[in-house]
Amino acid sequence: MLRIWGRVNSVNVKEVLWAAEELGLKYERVDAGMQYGVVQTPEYRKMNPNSLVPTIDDDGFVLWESHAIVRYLAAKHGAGTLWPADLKQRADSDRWMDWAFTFQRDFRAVFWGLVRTPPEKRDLKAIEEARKKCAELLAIPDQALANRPYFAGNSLTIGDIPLGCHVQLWMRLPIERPAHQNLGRWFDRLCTRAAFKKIVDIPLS
Ligand SMILES: N[C@@H](CCC(=O)N[C@@H](CS)C(=O)NCC(=O)O)C(=O)O
Repeated sequence: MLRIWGRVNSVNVKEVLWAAEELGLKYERVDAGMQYGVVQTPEYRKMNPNSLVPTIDDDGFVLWESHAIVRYLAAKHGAGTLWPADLKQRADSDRWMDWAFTFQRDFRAVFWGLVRTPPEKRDLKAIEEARKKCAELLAIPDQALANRPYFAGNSLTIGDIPLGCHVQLWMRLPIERPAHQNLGRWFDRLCTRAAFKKIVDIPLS
């Protein structure tokens, strides 16, 4: 049985849950992190010494780090679908997974500033600077999507998952966004997927 620890509003947990849903896996989710605690307990720290979410236990195999988990589940259950069979196509997809960390570095200030910080404590200047930087950064995936519907070609792969979760937050925030048309079409495509709607496109919190 696959067990996944993590609160549903964590972007990194969403990546794992979305991958599991796309792969049609049966799993049990355990609330953990922020208001749920759990992550500081000795039992949890034994599995994940970082006290962060997500963590999985797949029939006794414990793994943390969201991208490693998505890769593991896709390699195990999604050969030829989420996990491209072709080495170069897989490397291309893999690269976009990790590029999501480049985006996350600046996007964190925007999301935390506007969603998880009370209005009187917001550093609006820092939020605006980070927003501008994110808008510039997103021109890179926008360009990459000019000639293909998904990051690794014609279908959804691991490369779409982390960025899909981050771009959902970006698209749903009440902020100014440049018209990245290819990225916008890709996001619309994601929004037609049942698993994306169920796991990722939920209200911001
Ligand atoms: N690189 C790690 C980062 C994990 C991480 O930072 N998780 C956040 C949630 S997105 C967390 O656990 N925050 C503390 C908490 O929720 O209590 C991964 O991708 O899994």
